[in-house]
Amino acid sequence: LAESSGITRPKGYNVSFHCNPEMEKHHFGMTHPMKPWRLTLSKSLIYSYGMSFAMDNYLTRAATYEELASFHSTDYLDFLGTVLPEAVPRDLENQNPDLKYNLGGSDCPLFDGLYDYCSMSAGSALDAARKIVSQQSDIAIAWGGGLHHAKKAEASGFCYINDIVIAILELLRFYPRVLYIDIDVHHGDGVEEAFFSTDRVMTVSFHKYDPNNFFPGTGALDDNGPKSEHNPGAHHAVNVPLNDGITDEQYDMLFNNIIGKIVEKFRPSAIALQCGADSLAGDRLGRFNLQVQGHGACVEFCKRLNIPMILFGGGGYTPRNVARAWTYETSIAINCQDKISPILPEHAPWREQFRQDTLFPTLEQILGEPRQNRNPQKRLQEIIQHVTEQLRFVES
Ligand code: VJV
Ligand code: CA
Ligand code: ZN
Repeated sequence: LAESSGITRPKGYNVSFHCNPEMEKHHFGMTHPMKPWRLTLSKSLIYSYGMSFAMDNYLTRAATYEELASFHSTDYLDFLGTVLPEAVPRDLENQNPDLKYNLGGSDCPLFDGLYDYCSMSAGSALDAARKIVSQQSDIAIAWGGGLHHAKKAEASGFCYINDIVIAILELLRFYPRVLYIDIDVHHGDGVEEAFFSTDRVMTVSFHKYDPNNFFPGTGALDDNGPKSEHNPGAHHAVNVPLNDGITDEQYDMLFNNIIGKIVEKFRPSAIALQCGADSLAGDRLGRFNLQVQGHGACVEFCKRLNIPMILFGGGGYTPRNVARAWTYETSIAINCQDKISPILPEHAPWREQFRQDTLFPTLEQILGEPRQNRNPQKRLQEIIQHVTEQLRFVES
């Protein structure tokens, strides 16, 4: 299969793929937008293209309690490990549930096997980090991770355990500086907050920003870390607030410019890239006009830097487009993006789920009519200007 599709191992470097199929069996609830099944669909498309022959494939174990406690408070973990789905106390109208640690509401429901689901996501991310640290992998992929909103002692925005923070903490045992980049349509608030006080991690999030109408409402251009001069984390949070409808062209211009400057100044020894696919056009929760090509261009830019890298998943609420993006990005990681057919493989399972048989649907195919672009070029230049000035305060 690998021979016939022309997909071979990349030359001179190694890619590993970390997943736990048990994760995909969990449900947040019938109509909840977060569908772990999108991982099944992504993986089946990746395998259909024969890409598994070009990577080291690992079935990962669940993270241990001690590993989760490297970031999370034990009080929170103990509650997460013992709480039962029926245990949320609610008032008579079944409204305003009395939430502990923000658990049991509609965003972060309690469901059967919740603790297992969380520890599996963290287990994949941690295995990916360990392959990078041991230098057995140059790029490690954990599409089941990327749950960037979870806090030390609080669930938030479909995220219960912050697998990214746990993985970065592992990288920091070996690497002096880690660059975190987040292209999910939502602000990567949990990761930003976790590394607020250190100059060893720089966090960069690109996101839709509207403090009153879009979750989580944080991540303004001038939120750049602690304001105190004496705090080493000052200036180490970069935020790129965007409006509805941004296009591939604009996003790539911003991404290459901003990440290029940051890498030059901060000189990261490893990169953690959260590839949330809800920044794609046609996402159920997202607002951007990105196509699979533009989303993938971010991965390609980072890959060309030749810095060890973990690719995380994250958001993504239109499963067919999530699968397209993460398949294309896996092909970029193994450097076969120019070899794979843009027509979905004939034998791909659930092929009818994709609606069109292409890996790269046009905006018209995705949306009917594209969402209006509310990102004037002038505003994008202001953002670049702000980040450029911010970086003057970062010591190299
Ligand atoms: O906007 C919010 C919070 C509310 C309270 C809860 N209601 C349901 C929605 C408004 C203020 N939450 C966001 C959370 C987005 C999380 C994104 C996660 C990631 O992609 O960044 C990383 C994995 C939100 N937006 C949309 C929804 N919640 C939403 C939740 C539902 C739903 C429909 C929309 C939960 C259950 C059901 N439908 C059945
Ligand atoms: Ca983001
Ligand atoms: Zn998101």
